[in-house]
Amino acid sequence: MTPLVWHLRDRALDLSARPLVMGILNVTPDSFSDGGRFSDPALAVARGLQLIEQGADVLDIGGESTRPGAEPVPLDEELRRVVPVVRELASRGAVPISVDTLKPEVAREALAAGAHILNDVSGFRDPRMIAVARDARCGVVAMHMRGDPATMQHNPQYADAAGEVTAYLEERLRALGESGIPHEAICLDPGIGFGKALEHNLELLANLGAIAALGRPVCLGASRKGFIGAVCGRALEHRDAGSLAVACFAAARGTAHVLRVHDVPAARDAVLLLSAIDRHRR
Ligand code: HH2
Repeated sequence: MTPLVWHLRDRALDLSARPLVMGILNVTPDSFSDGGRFSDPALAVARGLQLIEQGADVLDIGGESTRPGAEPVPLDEELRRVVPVVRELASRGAVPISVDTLKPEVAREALAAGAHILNDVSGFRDPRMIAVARDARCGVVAMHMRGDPATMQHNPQYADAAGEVTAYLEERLRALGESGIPHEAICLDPGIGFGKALEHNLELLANLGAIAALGRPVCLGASRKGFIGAVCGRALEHRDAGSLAVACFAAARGTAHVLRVHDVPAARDAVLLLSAIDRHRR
């Protein structure tokens, strides 16, 4: 089997042995799950260190909520939220830092502060984001989103959700490659909950293998999202068991390689157990 490696600036992560746990750190007042808890930079740094201690392999730091209908954040404010936290956590050097942003200025400053990955929920539609990533030779997460956060949940329609999302990501992989971002730096993400109704999210999860077959790692961000609440009848604060079930489903099938989660200790235990069991497969 060819090893699945993700290149991020000065390092390379091997994703063949087990999925990585990407811990979510939202430095925002309004994120759908943890908004307001870590909006102070000192609290955010402490939370980041806690996530590393709990077993996060990567941290994903965001300063602008992308939940449906979220208010856009002015550039100055996003820089103020994100850059000092990235600088402090990157200086500890323990794990690669990903930055969840749509703004090229934030991306550039975060990379200068030591970030390793750009996570762009619009799939690098903005050529300026591509240029920033190319110049820094950083890792990228290219996600599928239908529309934009303001309107994406207004009656999304697909004839074939899994097929359309896979085709979109295949096109992004090609376009990013042609723009000078090596395939080895790219991770793909179906964008669970971004312009998708319940059945679209379920169809995507059931057919993630088609995205994995594009040959790049798949990042899966299902943690605490609305479809888990819809299937299980659970309010936001009671979705961690469902989130873990989704992560395990994809990890066990080998169709997700980076699990973007709020509950890091549970995801860490799950991936360690799955890989321990898998090593005994005949
Ligand atoms: N989901 C969210 C934000 N960023 N990035 C990737 N690659 N994949 C995802 O599924 C994804 C993402 C939304 O979740 P969260 O960060 O918890 O909330 P908010 O956007 O409200 O800050």
